[in-house]
Amino acid sequence: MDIAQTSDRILSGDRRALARAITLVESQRADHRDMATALLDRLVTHKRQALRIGLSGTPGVGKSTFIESFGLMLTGQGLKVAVLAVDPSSTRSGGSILGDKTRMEHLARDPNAFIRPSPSQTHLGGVARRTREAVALCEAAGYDIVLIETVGVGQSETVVDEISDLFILLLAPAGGDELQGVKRGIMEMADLIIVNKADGDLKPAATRTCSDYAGALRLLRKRPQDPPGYPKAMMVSAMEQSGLADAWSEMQTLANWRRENGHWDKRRAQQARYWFVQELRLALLARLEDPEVQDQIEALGTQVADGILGPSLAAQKLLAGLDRG
Ligand SMILES: Nc1nc2c(ncn2[C@@H]2O[C@H](COP(=O)(O)OP(=O)(O)OP(=O)(O)O)[C@@H](O)[C@H]2O)c(=O)[nH]1
Ligand SMILES: [Mg+2]
Repeated sequence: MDIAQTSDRILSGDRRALARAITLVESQRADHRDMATALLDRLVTHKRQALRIGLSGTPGVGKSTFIESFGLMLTGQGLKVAVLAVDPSSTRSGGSILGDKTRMEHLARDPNAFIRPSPSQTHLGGVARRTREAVALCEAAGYDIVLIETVGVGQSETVVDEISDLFILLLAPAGGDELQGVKRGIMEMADLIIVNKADGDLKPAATRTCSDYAGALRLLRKRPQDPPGYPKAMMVSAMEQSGLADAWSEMQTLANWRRENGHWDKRRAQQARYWFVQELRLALLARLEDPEVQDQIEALGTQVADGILGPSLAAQKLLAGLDRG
């Protein structure tokens, strides 16, 4: 792959070049990693910024249906929309990979939309890097909105939150008055809670769920990055395509307020710092995988097992060796 040429093509919005570049950042091969790094480095000079929207929700709440309807509304307004998925795929039987493209049938065919399903990869660190870099590539390719979908399984929300400008929690109408076991940490991340399926028989339950969550949000600590009245809870029907324009208007209001009040840049700077540290961790872990280092670990491990060395001293010894190597 010619890095300069690929970079020019991505900047001109060439979808095939974008798709190939994402394949490159997904690759585990060391030479591919070097090329990916070089490509991303070349691309940082552009000043395009997409609105990055993270979308999380448990299986079946309607994420794919929402993205299809919402995405089509946005492309209908002339916006370019990219959709990426973050999934530690061990949690799913690969269903998201084929399933989503068929569920987002219309959006997948829209020339102003780019849908990239999650790769079959289990390691969350790898998925995080791939997603973050894929977002950067979509941004360089001129997409206005990047939607990052994740199934709510705990850690992946944090990854998505650290990539997104806005974090949206999608919920389904609840039967009782319980708060669906949404973890407090996830609630605290949410910029907007959207109760989906507010249609037909489910409408009363959706209304109740929405007001329960609005109440719960009011009890959370006020965050500096929110204007008065945010975060909000609202209702939509992805299936009937209702409430979507309101949802979009809330997202824009929030994003604009943050831009005007310095929170947008501050957040992106914090995220860059976070990812730098994550990359450091990944790089250190990768060094431990080195066969020579593995031999040392084995040898030191034996000494620890035999009581000759203490565990922390052995670790220090190994790390000191790494510094020299
Ligand atoms: N009534 C109603 N059903 C909906 C709505 N949105 C989605 N559904 C249904 O809910 C089911 C799950 O929808 P998906 O969009 O596949 O949900 P998902 O969150 O992407 O699910 P996973 O990909 O498995 O995590 C499907 O049967 C949809 O038809 C809605 O607005 N109203
Ligand atoms: Mg889905």
